[in-house]
Order: sequence, then C-alpha cells, then structure tokens
Amino acid sequence: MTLRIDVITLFPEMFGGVLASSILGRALREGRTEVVLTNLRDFAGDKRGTVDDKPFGGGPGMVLLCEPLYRAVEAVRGQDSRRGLVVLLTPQGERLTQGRVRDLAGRERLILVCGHYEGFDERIRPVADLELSVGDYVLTGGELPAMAVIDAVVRLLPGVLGAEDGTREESFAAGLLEYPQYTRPREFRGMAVPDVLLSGNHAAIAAWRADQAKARTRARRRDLLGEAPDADG
Ligand code: 4GY
Repeated sequence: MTLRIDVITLFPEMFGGVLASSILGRALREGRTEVVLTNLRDFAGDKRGTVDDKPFGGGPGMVLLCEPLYRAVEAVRGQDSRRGLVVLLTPQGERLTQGRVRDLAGRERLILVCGHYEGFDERIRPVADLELSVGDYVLTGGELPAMAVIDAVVRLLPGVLGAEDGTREESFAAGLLEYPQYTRPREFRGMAVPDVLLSGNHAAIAAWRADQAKARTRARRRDLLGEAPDADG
C-alpha cells in the first residue's frame, strides 16, 4: 500500500511548487505516494472563516482555535480507513532526525498539522500522536517544516531514488556525514581533485571515502559520533 500524507494548513498554496518539482513531483506523478492538502479555513465555525483569537490573559498575537483544528483532523481521518499518525509541527517537538524519518516512511498514513501565527491553544496538543521540530528556530508556520518532513520521507519510499542514492542514505544511517565528492574538471581555480579518485583503485577509493567521512564528522559533528560536541555547540 502506498503512503498517504495529509496536510492540514491555512496555506495550502505554499505546497504547490514543492510538490510539483523534482524528485517529489515525480514520486507523486508516479503514484509512489499521495499528498492530500486540507485547508483549515474550511473548518471555521463562522462564515468569516475565523480560526484564531486573542490569547486569554492578554499578550501579543493571535492563537489558533481548538474547534476548527479538531474538526479538520476528524474529517481528514474519516476520508480513509487507515488511522494515520497525527504529527504537529512545532519548535517544542522532538527534533527531527533521519531515524525518525525512516520510522515515518514505514507507516501507512501521516496527518501533518501546521500551526500558524503566534501559537496554538494548548488543548490542541492532545490531538497529536507526535510533535516534531525541524530545528531550534521559529518560523511563521508549520508549513515549511511539513514540507521538510514530506521531502525527507518521500525520498525513502521504494522506487523514488535510484539504487545509488540508497547507499547515500545508509552513510547517514551509519551516523556519519558524507565524504567529499568531485566531478569535472580535474582542476578548478587551483583546486585539484584528490589523486586517489582518479586512480581507478576501488579499494583505495572506498578506504579514502570512509576515512574522509569519519574525519569530517569528527571535525564538524562530533555529537554524531557519540562524543561531546566542541565549543561551538
Ligand atoms: N522550528 N519546527 C517549527 C516552527 C512555527 C506558531 C506553531 C519548527 O517545526 N515547526 O517554527 N513552527 C510555529 C509558529 C504556531 C508553529
């Protein structure tokens, strides 16, 4: 069965270009997955389409209402017999990792919920099975994070990438950064391609790449090696 991804958002038009382009566009056209966009505005309780209100207790900004969102999740749920994992995109969520992406790619249905404005009513939290964050910074909405989740998940689905790229995923799965890559020309502005890559010695090339991946991970992301991060974080 192919993965169905539902997105509940106030800005479905933001997804158009991303879902139509490149690898994601092809995967969708080939039916390797299905993305269904639902406009939260359609579940407002009034004709004006109200989906937010001022926070109790005062303070700046607007807060997403519970009612429209619960109605939207329930309606979307009812469109398919698969229950689906409801995922709320928020900076307060679990940090998205490749391991979590693999988990999501193995499911039958995801329902991604995008907040917007300054925040959502706390009582929205229980509708979600999982809260995910794409990083420690604040965006204006969950749409870009939802697109990041869709992109990362869809590229892992069977048939979406060529066999070659499957191995690239394994490198990160092994907890290492990618080794450096080069293509033509052999020398560019004084920067030469390492000799070993032109040697035709496949064992030596594999050893060099493994070494580079390890060294680069140690230099840039010691945390991935299970060691203490350096002074920069
Ligand atoms: N970072 N990772 C993120 C985000 C915006 C107010 C709730 C993030 O996932 N989401 O910054 N989201 C906020 C805006 C409502 C979502």
